[in-house]
Amino acid sequence: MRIDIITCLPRLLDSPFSHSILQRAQDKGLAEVYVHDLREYAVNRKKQLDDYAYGGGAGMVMMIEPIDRCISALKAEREYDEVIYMTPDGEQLNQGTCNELSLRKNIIILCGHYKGVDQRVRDAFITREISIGDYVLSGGELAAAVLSDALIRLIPGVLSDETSALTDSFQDNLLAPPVYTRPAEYNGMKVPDVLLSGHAAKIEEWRHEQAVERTKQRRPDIFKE
Ligand code: 6GU
Repeated sequence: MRIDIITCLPRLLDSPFSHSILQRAQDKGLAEVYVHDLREYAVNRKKQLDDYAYGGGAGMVMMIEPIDRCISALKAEREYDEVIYMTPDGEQLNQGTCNELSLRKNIIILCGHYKGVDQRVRDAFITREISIGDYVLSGGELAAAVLSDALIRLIPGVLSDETSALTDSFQDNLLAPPVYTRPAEYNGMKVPDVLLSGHAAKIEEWRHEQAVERTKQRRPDIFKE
C-alpha cells in the first residue's frame, strides 16, 4: 500500500511513521508513506494557501489551485484508488472502514485546516470524507496519522501471528479482554487463576466471557448477541 499525505504542516507528520510497527512495515516494503508540503504547490509570490471565505465570516478557506496542482502531479505518476479528505464532518472512522480501506493499493489523504477547503475541492477530487470522532482537532494531520496507522497494521505481513489484528478490540464487535504478565502477584493483586492453569480451552472461554462482559458494560452500542 502507498499512502500520499497532502498537508500545509508536513513537520507535524515527521515522526509518527518512523517508529515501531509502522517503520517496520515500510522497511519490509509492505507500506510506503509520502508527505507532501502543499506550500510547494502554491501559485502566487506569497505562497498563499488560504483566503477569506466568500460571503464573509471568520476563518480562512484553503484554496483549490495548490491542492489541484498537488493531486494532479500525483495522479500523473500513478492511479489512485481513493482520495480521502480528513474532516470533522466526514463519516466516522470505524474498524469496518479500516478493513475495507486496507485493501487499497494507492491512496491520497488530504489534511484540512482553517475553516476547511473550498467545496469545489471536495466536489471534484475527493472520493471519501473521514472523521476520527466527534471532537475538533486543529488540523487533519493527526487524524491522517491515525487513519494511516489503522490501515498499515492491517496489511498482511505487517503484524506477526502473536500480535495478529484478528484478536483486536472491534474486529468482531467485542472489546479485548484484560491481559496480565509477570509477576503472578503484585502488592496482593493476583492474576486470575485460570490464566495460570495451562488449560487452553478454559482460558479461551474465560477471555470470551470477559470480552462480552466488557463490551456490554462499556459499549452497549456495538454489542450483538
Ligand atoms: Cl479528520 N479533522 C479535524 N480537524 N478534526 C477532527 C477530525 C478530522 N476528526 C475528528 N476531529
